[in-house]
Amino acid sequence: MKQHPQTLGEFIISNQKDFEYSSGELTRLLNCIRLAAKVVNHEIRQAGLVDITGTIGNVNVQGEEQKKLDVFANNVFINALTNRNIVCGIVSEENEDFITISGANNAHRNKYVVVMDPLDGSSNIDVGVSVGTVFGIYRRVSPEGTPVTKEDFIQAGNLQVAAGYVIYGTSTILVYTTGNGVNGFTLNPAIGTYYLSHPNIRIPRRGHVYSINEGNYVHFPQGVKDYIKYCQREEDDRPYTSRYIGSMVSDIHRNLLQGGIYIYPKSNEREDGKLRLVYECNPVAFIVEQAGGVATDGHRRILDIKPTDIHQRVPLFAGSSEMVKEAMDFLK
Ligand code: P6P
Repeated sequence: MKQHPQTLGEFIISNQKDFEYSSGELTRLLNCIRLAAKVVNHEIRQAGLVDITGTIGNVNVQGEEQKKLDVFANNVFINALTNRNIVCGIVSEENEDFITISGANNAHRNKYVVVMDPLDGSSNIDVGVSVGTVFGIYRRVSPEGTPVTKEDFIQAGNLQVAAGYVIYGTSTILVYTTGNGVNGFTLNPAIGTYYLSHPNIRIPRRGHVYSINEGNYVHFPQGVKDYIKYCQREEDDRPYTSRYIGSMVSDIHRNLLQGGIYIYPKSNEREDGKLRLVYECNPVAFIVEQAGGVATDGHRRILDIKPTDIHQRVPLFAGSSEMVKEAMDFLK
């Protein structure tokens, strides 16, 4: 009988032993995220049919207009994590302060905290373009049994115990790492099961795609401008192809599978770039590095940057190792 591909549940159980902190808690945490992602996926797939697109008339802490699906996704993940009593705290792009899971069911004894962007690229929702969820998991540093503190959420990215993203694209794929490589699982919506579809993802050392919003060209540092012109020059293996979806998770995922570089640099308008270190760049950097790639802010390894604020922004250069290193040479 043909062996079906491994399900996510089977994979988690069979690999739990590889996980340094092999407590059932992390397994339950990953299971919670996969459930929440199924609920968000279901809602996204019917956006436009039900009154779930558009804005809700207010802006989030980033000053960005909150979309109905942003808020929906945020609530789904927060409720799932809270109701299953798995974490002691959460940071979300949609919430100004960190969320302390109340001591009701002794949540203060839980060992992990989650940082997340529940729906990245949400401006794409109303126009049918793919979006994603990004998450990172840390062990708390504050004493067990006490309420979480800001310190639990501003740990360096190299202390993440797990990180992942969900891409809601032509298919829904959950990609995550616990520090032992990167694996992707595609959701079969008919039965609500994720199957191992992308085992041991390795990013090519070089690709032919560069992803950057060239509409901001005039505002970029000279080194970034020079790198863009380098990508476009007719020589060696260039010109590269420009692919920019406006959804970081989608650009990162494509580049992870095929090779390429994603850049959101600083500019005259955004001194620290746009992407958030804690719940966008760090999880992506962990995954990219675990797949053999490189992720920096143009000068420093993303995972080594010590955050000072839960919403701080950093420039991001992430993808194929040789391409990121080449881009960084232009910034020197
Ligand atoms: P811009 C979406 O808002 C996001 O955070 C990333 O997913 C995406 O790559 C980027 O911002 C798009 O920003 O300024 O190029 O429209």
